[in-house]
Amino acid sequence: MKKTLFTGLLIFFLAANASAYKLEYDGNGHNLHWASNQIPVSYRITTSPVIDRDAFINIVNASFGTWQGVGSAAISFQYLGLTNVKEPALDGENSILMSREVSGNDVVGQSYIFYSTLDGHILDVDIVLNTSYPWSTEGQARKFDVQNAATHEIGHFCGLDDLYADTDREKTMYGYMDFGETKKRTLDADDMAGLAIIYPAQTASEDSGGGGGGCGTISGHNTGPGGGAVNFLWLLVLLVVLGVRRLFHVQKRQGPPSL
Ligand SMILES: [Ca+2]
Ligand SMILES: [Zn+2]
Repeated sequence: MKKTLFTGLLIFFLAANASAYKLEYDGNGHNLHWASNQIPVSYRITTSPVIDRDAFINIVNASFGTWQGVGSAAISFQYLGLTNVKEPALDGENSILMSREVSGNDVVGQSYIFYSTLDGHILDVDIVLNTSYPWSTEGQARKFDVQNAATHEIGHFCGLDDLYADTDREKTMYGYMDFGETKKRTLDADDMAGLAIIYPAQTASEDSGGGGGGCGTISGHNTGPGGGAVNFLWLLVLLVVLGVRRLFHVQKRQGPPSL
């Protein structure tokens, strides 16, 4: 009896200790997110040096589709085609690529997020999967699975942060991955809950500037002669607010590989 109570309490505390999800922040209290006028968020793919071209495109598209499929969240994506971008840059293009150029130890995949510290708006995200490691498209042992890593990184692309508690191991946003692992390809309920908090699906009654993480961005299209000035202003804002870059990654798990 006592033991049952103790176990129950222990489970309760463990569960309470684990975050269901974590958001990325800009340092000024705003969670990182795409403004509504940026959605559907576009992206391009750089041909992989180690994975068949069409397979890589299909896998990246499928990985974005997994997040887009969360019915409780209002976020969608648009594939714009291939690009030649070879490294992360604030260049107005969200690029998914595979390269040796990642920073940090044991980094399997990395997301470079450029954002505004005025409001946490994401401006540009580039995802790099580390070609220093062997990759597979089919979850092969002793290789990292492309879709497993891509789905995790796209969580960062959307504004979700890593989770590191043992109780988070089954979630896509768990910050470590193993060779042969494919469980991050599909989202845990908590991954979906986090996405829905950032991009709340609007009901018919609240048509604009909704509450929560909703962000009524002015989507003024530049028409007429004023456009140039508007662009110039934006450039100034960018120069003042930017240069800010955050790195998020998924790491190779330390120690002996799990079975
Ligand atoms: Ca970019
Ligand atoms: Zn991560």
